[in-house]
Amino acid sequence: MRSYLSKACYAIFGLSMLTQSLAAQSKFQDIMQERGLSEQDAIAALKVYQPSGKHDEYYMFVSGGQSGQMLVYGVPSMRILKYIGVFTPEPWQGYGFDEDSKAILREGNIRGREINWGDTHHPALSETKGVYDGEYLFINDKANARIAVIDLKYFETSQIVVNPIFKSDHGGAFVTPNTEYILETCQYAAPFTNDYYPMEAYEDVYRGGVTFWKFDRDKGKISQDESFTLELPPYMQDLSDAGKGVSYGWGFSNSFNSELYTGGIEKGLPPFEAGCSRSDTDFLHVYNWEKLAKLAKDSKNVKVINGHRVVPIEVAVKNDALFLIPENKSPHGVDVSPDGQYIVVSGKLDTHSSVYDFKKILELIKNKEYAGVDPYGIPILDMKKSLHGQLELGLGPLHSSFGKEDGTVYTSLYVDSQIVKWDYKKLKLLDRVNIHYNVGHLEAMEGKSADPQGKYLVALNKLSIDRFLPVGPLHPQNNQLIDIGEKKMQLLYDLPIGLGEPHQAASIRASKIHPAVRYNMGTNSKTLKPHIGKTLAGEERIERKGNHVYVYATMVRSHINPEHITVNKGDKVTLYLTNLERAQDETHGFTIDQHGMHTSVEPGETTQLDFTADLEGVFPYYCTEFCSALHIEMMGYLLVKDPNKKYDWIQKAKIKTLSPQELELEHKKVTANNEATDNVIETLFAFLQENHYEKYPTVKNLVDDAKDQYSKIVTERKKASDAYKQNNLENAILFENMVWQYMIKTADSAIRAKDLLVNELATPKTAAAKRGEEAFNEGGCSGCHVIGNVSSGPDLIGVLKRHKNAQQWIAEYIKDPQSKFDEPYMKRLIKFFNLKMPNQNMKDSEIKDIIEYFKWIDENADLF
Ligand code: RUQ
Ligand code: CUA
Repeated sequence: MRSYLSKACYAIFGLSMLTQSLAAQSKFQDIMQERGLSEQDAIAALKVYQPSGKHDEYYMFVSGGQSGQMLVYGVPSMRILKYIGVFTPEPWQGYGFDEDSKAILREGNIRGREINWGDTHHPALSETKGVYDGEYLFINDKANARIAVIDLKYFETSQIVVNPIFKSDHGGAFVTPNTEYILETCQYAAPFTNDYYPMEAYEDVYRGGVTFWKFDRDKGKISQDESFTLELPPYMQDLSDAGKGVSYGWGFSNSFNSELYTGGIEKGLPPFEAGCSRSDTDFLHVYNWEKLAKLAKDSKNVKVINGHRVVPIEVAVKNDALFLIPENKSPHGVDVSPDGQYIVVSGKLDTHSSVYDFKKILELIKNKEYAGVDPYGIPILDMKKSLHGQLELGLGPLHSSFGKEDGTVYTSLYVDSQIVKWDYKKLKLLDRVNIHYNVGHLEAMEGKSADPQGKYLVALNKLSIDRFLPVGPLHPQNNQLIDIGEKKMQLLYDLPIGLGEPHQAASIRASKIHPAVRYNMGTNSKTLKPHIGKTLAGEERIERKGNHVYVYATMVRSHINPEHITVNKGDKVTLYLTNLERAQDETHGFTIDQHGMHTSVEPGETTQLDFTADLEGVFPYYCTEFCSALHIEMMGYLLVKDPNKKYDWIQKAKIKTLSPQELELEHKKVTANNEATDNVIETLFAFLQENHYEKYPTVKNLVDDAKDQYSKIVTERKKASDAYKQNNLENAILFENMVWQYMIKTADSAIRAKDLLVNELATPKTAAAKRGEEAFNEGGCSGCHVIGNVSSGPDLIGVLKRHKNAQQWIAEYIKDPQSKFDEPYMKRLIKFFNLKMPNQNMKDSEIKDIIEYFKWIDENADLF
């Protein structure tokens, strides 16, 4: 056991730090023993753990299934970063609650009906030359046949389009290599029009299809007018993928009901599940979208249904743009290899995966070598002649994701609950790993792009059963992280997801994503144009037009302006809220009691809330984000009065006020306090100035914010002195308090800026000094000693020069303070501070490190 444990310790600490690591080693062993961790566990932990403040290497965008949202987490730490509201309202972000985001959600209305639910399945990242470019994300809604666009500069949904002719979709979203089109394949066949047809009309009228949504990169939007659909037989198309490289210009969709079965269990007929899996094979659909796009431009080639262009089957066939190839029955995944030559298809009811060779397919098409024609007149290519080969993988193969080394692919086995790694070129099995349980999709890093990264793989499992603390009959989902960077796959980590149901994920190197941290002042975040309600500081106002009241409000730490809004019962109210902050992460939220509304206003953003003041009464409103020390005070009142009612309230309460002398004293106190605070701020600004803060962008941002806050003091100070001159001491005190509020906000940013700047300027700490700092803080030393200041203990800058043989003296002193208390110097110190340093039981190694830390402090003494 001993050597077994220490092997893991070496792996972790490295031999170079051998002496140092001996202590750590035994601690490490203790923790492993105490927590019952194996060596494998410990290694897995080290591969996943991200120290505080360190960023992940990859983003993972995961569909939120029935939640209608998207989920964002970091890999390898699997830390959840965000939920993005897409087809469903999301209260935190105010998505679907304020008017601007409602406008996006309402783009998803179908036939006049509000749909606030979605079933997201397959996210796709925008591509340039088949490689992820990090600009946009697309996601489908299987339940209502819709596609949404998410702008990755803001991580917000920017568009929803409704498929005008499908009644469900599953094979979306998949993009072509330059994001020319987003593919959306119909799932449950239905009539394209909105008319009634009996089930007996299935073969004649019910149809499947694939819609090609044209993406306008400059506008960042789908152009609905330029989009079109290819009509397909009602074979129940499933997943799709776009060709790339040699197969560029082509698309592939599989299907699961070549039997054209229509169910009817209630009539004593076999159910869908039996009828749809009767034949041994279904059809892989192969189509040329480049050719179809050209055809669709000519009105002779299209039928227009519900205002949308449809290329009929006959037209596609006549122009050699549509073919079928048999595939193993009930397939679920179709994945085109990074070079575009191979197409991997797995049939969940077959133990094999099939690899089609696009070059062979193209030969057959060129030579018009068909094995037959389906009932709709579509040429069928011979399966054997199209195949590169097949490989037996196990039970229930579903989806595939490609690895970094040429020919490697990872496939999920739903029934066996495994991931298999295999070579689709050499048709060889390489490795397999068990997962928990029943994996659906899987995602190796950038595994569906032309440039797969390998390294990690995430299994998106359908069941979690016993993996987590039980939370009732509805279990969390389980996403599992697997290390695929070594020869043998290793399961590293379980991420329970309490949000249903992640189907598919798309991952991308973090370095490719460049999100904004604020909006230009007064931006409508949904149109990215200036908001009609944009309000700058000083422009706050309430305007009435008939019975419509417009409130132009601003929010900034820590007040909402205006703080009183009085309207008549029955008035319509439009509230524009502009967040005046420029500082990163200074979001304000807004809600009004009993009005069922919420908005999140990010720095620079303007949002709009509309409501009718139909309830009489007094309704507090407040900022919902904990934005500053005075966040709770960030509030106001909506007062709704009935214009037809008489209110006969008169002031009765008499609250005792301060005497003039008391007021004078109070005024002196606040001004003195302000002066002292101002001095602190001056020192901070001087330090920042002297050390050229403007050279460091993050520091500069904070200093700009601090100066911004500071600039507001002038007006408040003037108000205070005016009030004082008019002998209105109450108001003078209140305005002096306002001055102090701005000073505190200034200091808050300036102190953060100083800390950052010190970090930039200081010489780097050695590993020992770093450990020393930690020991210093954790050992409680920092409770009494503040570097750069005399606190409840002496300042420690220069402590190494204060004693003869200082290093040894300090080591002895920390080890046993008592032993030095009788030295004359110490006697004086004890008297001065009225305190004796306690024995903190520091270890020798910690004491050594602390001395290294002191050396670092002395080196950088001028920074404190
Ligand atoms: S799903 S588990 Cu793609 Cu909708 Cu396959
Ligand atoms: Cu603004 Cu809390």
